[in-house]
Amino acid sequence: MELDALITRTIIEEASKELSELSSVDVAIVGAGPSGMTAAKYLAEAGLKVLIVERKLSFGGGIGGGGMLFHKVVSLKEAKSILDDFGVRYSERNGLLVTDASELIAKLASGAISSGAKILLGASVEDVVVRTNPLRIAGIVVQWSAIHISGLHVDPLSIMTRAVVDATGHDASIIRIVSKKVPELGVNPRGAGPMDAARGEELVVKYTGKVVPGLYATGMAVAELHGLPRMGPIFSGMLLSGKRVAEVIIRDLKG
Ligand code: 48H
Repeated sequence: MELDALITRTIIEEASKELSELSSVDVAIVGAGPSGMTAAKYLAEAGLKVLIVERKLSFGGGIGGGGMLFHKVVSLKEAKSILDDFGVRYSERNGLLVTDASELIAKLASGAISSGAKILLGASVEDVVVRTNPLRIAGIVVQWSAIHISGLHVDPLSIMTRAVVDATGHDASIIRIVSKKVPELGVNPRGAGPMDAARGEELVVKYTGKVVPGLYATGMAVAELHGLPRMGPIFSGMLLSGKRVAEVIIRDLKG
């Protein structure tokens, strides 16, 4: 067979095989930002089948912008052990841990993938699957981002889950979908509050966890849901929130 045909056949065969295995997962994480990728590593290490769906063709979410495009981000020392788990290097200045934005992106992604999580790029979650008796979020509805951008009407596909994690940052995409489409679940996002880094960092971790049966929140989606202060380009809260949501899900799914 010609190389051109072999390339096509190999890609389609391998991708189809893998995608069909992903029709049902333990945990679907929506968003490959800092909180989602941190959660993915710890969930996958616990033996759960984890898929991250990211609408862009790259991971990292808000990390890449650093602080107003200065290419460094900072963390509180409370997140040191998470940075160490991922092998992220840091220096210390003014009592803060300082990280290169690009290194943080690369190593969070590498850590999540090496632990067994799958990251699907260029795919957007546009809806949730709901089941009744008991009422719960039972899956995500996925479409290629290119289809969204094209404006074509193409029906999406569903992925069934035991847990969905909204790690979509300020968009809080999944929380907003559930709020609008399943009002009986009583999810009412308040929108994040004004800047207060110290309180924002503390509260985002404290409020991380289950939203409604089958749906969990991590990272800035938590701040958007509960009206918590924003914190600017400090990422310890995102890392600690990602680890926290993983712990909550592991407890709920594995006992
Ligand atoms: C697929 C989607 C969808 C969708 C969105 O914004 P993120 O970096 O999210 P977090 O919460 O891990 O980190 C927040 C942090 O970056 C930040 O913004 C901070 C700390 N702000 C503080 C402040 O003061 O403003 O990543 C979310 C990811 C992105 O990559 C999106 O592309 C993706 O989610 N995403 N992917 N389907 N429907 N919606």
